[in-house]
Amino acid sequence: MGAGLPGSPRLTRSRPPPGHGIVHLGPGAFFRAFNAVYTDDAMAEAGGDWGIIAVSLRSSTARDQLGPQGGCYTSVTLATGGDTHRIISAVRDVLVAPDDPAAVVAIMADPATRIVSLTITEKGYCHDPATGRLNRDHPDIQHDLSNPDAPRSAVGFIVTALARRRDAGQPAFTVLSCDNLPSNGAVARAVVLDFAQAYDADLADWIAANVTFPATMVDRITPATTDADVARLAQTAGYFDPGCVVHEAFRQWVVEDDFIAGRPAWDQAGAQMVRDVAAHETMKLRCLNGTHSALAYLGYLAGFETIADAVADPDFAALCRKLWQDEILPTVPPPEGEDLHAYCDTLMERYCDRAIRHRTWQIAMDGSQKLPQRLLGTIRDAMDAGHVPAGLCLAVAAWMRYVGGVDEDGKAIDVRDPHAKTLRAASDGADTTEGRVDALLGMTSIFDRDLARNAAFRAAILQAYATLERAGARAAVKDYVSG
Ligand code: CS2
Repeated sequence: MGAGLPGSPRLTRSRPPPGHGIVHLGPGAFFRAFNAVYTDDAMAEAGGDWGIIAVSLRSSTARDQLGPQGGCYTSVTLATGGDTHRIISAVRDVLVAPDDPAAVVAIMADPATRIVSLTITEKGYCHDPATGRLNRDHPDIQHDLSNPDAPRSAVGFIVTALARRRDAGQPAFTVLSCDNLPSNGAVARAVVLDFAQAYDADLADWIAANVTFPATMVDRITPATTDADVARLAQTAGYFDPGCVVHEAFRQWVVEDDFIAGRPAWDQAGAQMVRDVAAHETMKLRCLNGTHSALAYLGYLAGFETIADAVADPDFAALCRKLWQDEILPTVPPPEGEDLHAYCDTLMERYCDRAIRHRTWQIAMDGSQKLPQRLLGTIRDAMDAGHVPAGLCLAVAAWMRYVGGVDEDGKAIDVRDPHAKTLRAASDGADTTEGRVDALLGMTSIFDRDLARNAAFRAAILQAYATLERAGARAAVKDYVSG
């Protein structure tokens, strides 16, 4: 992040109040625009000592941004009629795990920590997205199993801290996943138990009996903060805040109410505390994230920089509507209290908001971790119900073109994905359309074997991929929406 406007002082507070109740792993933009805002609101409404110690598992960016500001930062709600901003003060401190892993273990093992929450993105679970189980060959997991006192992964930190709690005769904490994964609580539980099992089977039993892993559905569109956002805030607010976050006004948080050691009054801040989150998760992952990824890959290939740019094109808006109507909604059981058609109308309004510059390139990141829950599960369900969803297959084929690393003008694509190299090699290693598609379908951590071997699915992907190669994304989308 660049410098502020000349003369604008840095946002700061003299000293954050002491005490905390939450350790949060992954203090990026989404956490700051979402979890911390809900917690700030909950403490304002109902009090409670739920201050947050935020922990970066990799870079020092969050500490560099928030540290000098005493943990506070600005949450900016973007709107065409003018932004509004407020200062969030729920974060008490920011730690950088690689600098001092022991300090992170110590704060997590401190009985004041009653919740460990996570926004570590899909890849942070070190799991195999096709099965939901821990990938024990993951380099960070291998490292953590042999160095439990100085872990690197979220799973390693959680298990080591829980071992300390058990050994000290202290109660455990709740582990709260806030990532866009289906059954995110169950995935967190599975990876923690798989890791603990490999480390100490008694500990795994203790965790299974003493820790809860509530599921959550999280939703707020939060594009990466740019230098222009920081400069705009400096102009309107009169201070420099490189830690600010920008987001839409909309927010929705549905949380399974299963906390072993209490929680902030998030319900008083508008969160829906429910017994079963699954239907909400499926709705959100398939309707929002599914079309987001479709628009990201097809939109990027078609030359659209943002989601709002893409849906300003009538064919891309029609693509989105047709995906919902014909292919996604028939697979989504409506959650109690939700009207699915109204939900999708609101999504379209959110996508069209030109104040939100959400880049297709940002959403296209980490596709290998996102495809199963956003597109492939929907495709599988549609096929089980007897039809091949051509639009979703087109989106998967667009992902295949995207990870090939060359755009429709022959320019390189900066593909960000933990498997970027393998994906590129799979694509480059074949010299026919069929060879490229088959090499990518053969990636079992993404495509489950049954789906990859399904002849109708393969044929649909092959046809879509060939159309993209021959005619490009705009023509392929036009073709689909007029079909
Ligand atoms: C997006 C999500 O980057 C992405 O993959 O689809 O971050 C999306 O904006 C959020 O899930 C909205 O809640």
